[in-house]
Amino acid sequence: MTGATLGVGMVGYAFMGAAHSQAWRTAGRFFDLPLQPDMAVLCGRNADATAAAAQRMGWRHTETDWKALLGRDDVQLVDVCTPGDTHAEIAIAALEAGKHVLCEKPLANTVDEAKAMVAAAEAAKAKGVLSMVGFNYRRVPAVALARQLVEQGRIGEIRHVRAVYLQDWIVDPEFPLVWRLQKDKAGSGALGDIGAHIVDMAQFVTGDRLTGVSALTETFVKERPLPEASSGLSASGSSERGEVTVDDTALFIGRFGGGAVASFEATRFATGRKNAIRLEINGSAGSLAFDFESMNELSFYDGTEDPGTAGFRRIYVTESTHPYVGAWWPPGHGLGYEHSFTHEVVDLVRDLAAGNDPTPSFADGLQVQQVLDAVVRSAESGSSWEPIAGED
Ligand code: SOE
Repeated sequence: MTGATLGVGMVGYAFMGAAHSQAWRTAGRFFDLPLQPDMAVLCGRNADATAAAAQRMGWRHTETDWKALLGRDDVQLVDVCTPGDTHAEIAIAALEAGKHVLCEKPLANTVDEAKAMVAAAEAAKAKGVLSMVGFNYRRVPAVALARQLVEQGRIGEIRHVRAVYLQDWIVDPEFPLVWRLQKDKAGSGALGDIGAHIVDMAQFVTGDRLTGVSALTETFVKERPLPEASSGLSASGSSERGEVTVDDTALFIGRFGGGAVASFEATRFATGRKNAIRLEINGSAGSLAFDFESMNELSFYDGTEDPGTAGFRRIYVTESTHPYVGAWWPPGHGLGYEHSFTHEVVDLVRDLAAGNDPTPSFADGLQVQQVLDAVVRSAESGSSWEPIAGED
């Protein structure tokens, strides 16, 4: 392809790969972009499965070795959608090969890996090669609107941050030991997989950072059937069993640099809760509340109103003036999960074309990793107070 295109090579094609494929496919069709994404190459280890996924999701070519992807002239950006144990190796090599990188969250499985990724990102930036970590929920219009309201001072000085991420997809003890339940592949359990999202969201919306935490983690089901086959979040198990090496739930309290106190809870055992990402922020002049299960809504309490008629009001975040919404449907028609990934890609492409540093950066991803690390240290020591490296 010629002209203003951005050749994309994606590694991985399961749940996140499908979500990112949808984003690359729709971004330039709904948003005016300075570069048109070209879904050039899909990479996966199994040739037949990769070819089938490429055909289904609209990728033009396939590779079975990610190193071959890095040598291709039709790829200018590598999108890393693999389990966490391969993020660092692929992302660093891609940056060194002069490819921009979008890497799924959490950035890495350890702080050391994340630091190496930041070093590679800094070196690449000096040569105009940019990177972003994929915390997609920042780009849900209601969450982006919450950020705008905080920035405008509409809730005043922030006192409380309350964040939970509740799922229930492994509540059945016979659900197999998929990679997300293996520490060597995923780094941690609910903590890194979904706790990382609420740490990023809370810090993004408040514009502030956690300085310290005290935590508790638990693994309710210690052994599970080994998986025979798995795809995304579904799997079938064999008769053999293996040890669960990650947390099923992580709870922690924390302090923000600006003085707010916070509580966080990430669990995959909240029976009946499918993807309930809830964030409530109370400030000196008002409050905001969001729940992903009603993702087109934001609740806002304006404490400056007459107390006689003040109350939480539901903002239906579907106006063309709301963040990202104008590119989609007429007011009132609403968006879904996948749009957050499209918005991520839109912002990334615009930043690449303008030579701006995309956010969240790998350095932001490292900071979240340092929060996760502090949570683990605290939980292991029996809920000690742990400062966040670099923030104390
Ligand atoms: C599984 O818990 C998962 O797919 C996460 O890995 C994603 O990041 C989250 O958005 C949805 O749930």
